[in-house]
Amino acid sequence: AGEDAPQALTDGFHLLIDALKLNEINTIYNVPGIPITDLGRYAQAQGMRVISFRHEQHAGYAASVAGYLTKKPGVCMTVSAPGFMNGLTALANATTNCWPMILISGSSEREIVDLAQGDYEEMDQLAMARPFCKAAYRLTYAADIGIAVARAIRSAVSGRPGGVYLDIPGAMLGQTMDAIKGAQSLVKVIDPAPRQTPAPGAIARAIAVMKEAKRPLIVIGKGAAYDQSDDVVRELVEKSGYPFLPMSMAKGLLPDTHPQCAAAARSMALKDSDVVVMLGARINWLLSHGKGKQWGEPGGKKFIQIDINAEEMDSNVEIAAPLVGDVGSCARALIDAMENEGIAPPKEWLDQVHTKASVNMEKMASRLQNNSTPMDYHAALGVLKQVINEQPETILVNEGANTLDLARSIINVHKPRHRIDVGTWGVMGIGMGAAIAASIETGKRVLAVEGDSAFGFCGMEVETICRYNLPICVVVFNNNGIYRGDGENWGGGCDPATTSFVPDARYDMMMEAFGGVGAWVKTPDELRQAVNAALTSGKPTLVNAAIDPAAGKESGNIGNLNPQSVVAQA
Ligand code: OXT
Ligand code: ADP
Ligand code: MG
Repeated sequence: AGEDAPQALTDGFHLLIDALKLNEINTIYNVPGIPITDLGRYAQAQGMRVISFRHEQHAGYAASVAGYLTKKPGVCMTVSAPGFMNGLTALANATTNCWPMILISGSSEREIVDLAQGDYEEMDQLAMARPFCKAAYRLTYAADIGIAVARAIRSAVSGRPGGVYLDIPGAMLGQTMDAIKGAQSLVKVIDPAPRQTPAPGAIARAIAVMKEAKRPLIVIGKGAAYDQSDDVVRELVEKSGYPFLPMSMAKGLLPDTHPQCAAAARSMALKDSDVVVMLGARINWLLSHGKGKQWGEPGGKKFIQIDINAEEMDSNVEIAAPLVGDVGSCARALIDAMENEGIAPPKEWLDQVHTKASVNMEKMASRLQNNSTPMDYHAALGVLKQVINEQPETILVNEGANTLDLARSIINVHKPRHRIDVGTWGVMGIGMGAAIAASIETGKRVLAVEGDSAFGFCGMEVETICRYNLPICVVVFNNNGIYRGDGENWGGGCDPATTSFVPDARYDMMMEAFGGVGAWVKTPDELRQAVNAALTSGKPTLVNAAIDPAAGKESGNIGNLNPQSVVAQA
């Protein structure tokens, strides 16, 4: 081309899309509007999958779940101020769950925002985002998009994964630059989350603790599931012979039916063990902070902890053998060092765990067979347990209180990362976003088992499910309320109880409103038929399952966390 030939140009819109694609990010979870509407359209035009939601929180939850399932940051895209804030809950939740996610938000004109001159959707989003994520960046020049996206990706996935915020002022998207220089400005992130092996001394320390163990236990968390070192984890469990306890989203990393699975002897295993190997699981509220009666005699435990984040060590209790690194590398190093060290748990301990688990499983089995009308949780979950046993490739999404706690212990998971739930925060409303992301990222069938309250936080996304024609079967456990549907107004007035909903609500008709299949079921047989039909056809389906309003417990298994009023009781 001669000197007068027109220069080929690119712009902020296209550089951002090119930067994501260069790094193999091919899906955006989106809610359109000023200033990012065209960004979504151009992304679609450039071959990206753009999934548009009805509310940013669910687009955000979907992005975070995509991050969890793929080890690549899930991307959520929102408009400025209100859209941004709707997405922020999901960004914070991703960070809390240690899942990689990037929230890309359009923002208003900086010079107006910074002088508080009242711009359209004015907000200092960068400052707002900071406390809720691992890192937050703002782009001013299109020429910096390549490096900014690279930084965002590396921040999200390296070390302990988490949420990253990327602020894109509307004006920046329209900035043009020479197309060749633009292409040169893009950055491909090399080895975004480098593997990390602990020093030999740290491994030797762990082996010494394991050699002394009389009643050892392995606790597997969602950090291990995230790591995708499924074979190595299995080898560590099987070579050591230790019983293992999966945290809820680690269920299926080894099948729940594995002979070493101690899930059905959870309380006993935690209380009576003497050495506990933590594998990508924090010793937080879900494990009573490693203290108290759940853990038996004070000081009676030694912990070995594998975690990518050094600062996690000693967060609640002393860690006798910290192993800082990724689960795969640490587990590999442990397995290699275990050779010829005579590590094998005493038979009495294995028998003790096995006996307790068998007793609990038998007790459970008898409760699952009932044909009560209305259905109780066990009757309905017995059906869903069987469905998943028969179709173990189905990804299970689960939220609620009783619906969550009972499904967790009743439904066996057989494959890694096939259970997604409320996570570290116990947050309601993740269900539809998680189901959509699971379906989009894996192409598999999804079964979302939802309390009626939980579903209410995200129910409008059934339209999204229908619009993209996703093979998702939502089962709403409809007990007319939060925890129970038979609450009373403590003031005696005519307002309903604070925890009650419209009785016998027809959630199934919500799905029908958008062209999906709805079913209202009252018996285990009807439930089985409706769910099997949905998983066979792959059609978007909502099964509204009538559950006894009196069957649930306040807050499910965690009622002990509710504060009590001494005055009211007096
Ligand atoms: O060993 P023991 O004897 O102890 O027995 C254990 C196991 O051994 C045994 N077990 C088994 N037995 C036989 N066979 C098998 N296979 C088996 N497996 C296990 O069973 C017992 C129990 O085992 P488990 O479950 O493993 O152990 P445990 O003790 O429960 O574990 C402790 C925890 C803490 C790890 C576990 O409980 C846990 O993970 N809990 C998570 C709880 C959680 O996060 N709950 C959600 C939040 S509750 C509340 O906050 C809700 N809100 C408020 C709200 C929220 N959250 N978010 C937002 C944005 N706004 C508001 C609301 C609104 S819940 C809620 C709605 C609820 O209403 P819904 O209508 O949605 O739901 P319903 O309640 O159904 O009406
Ligand atoms: P759970 O809720 O299942 O108990 P947590 O979310 O509490 O699990 O803990 C997950 C832990 O895993 C976090 O402390 C996090 O730093 C760690 N983690 C995340 N990814 C990895 C990885 N690849 N290797 C090792 N640890 C990891
Ligand atoms: Mg309910």
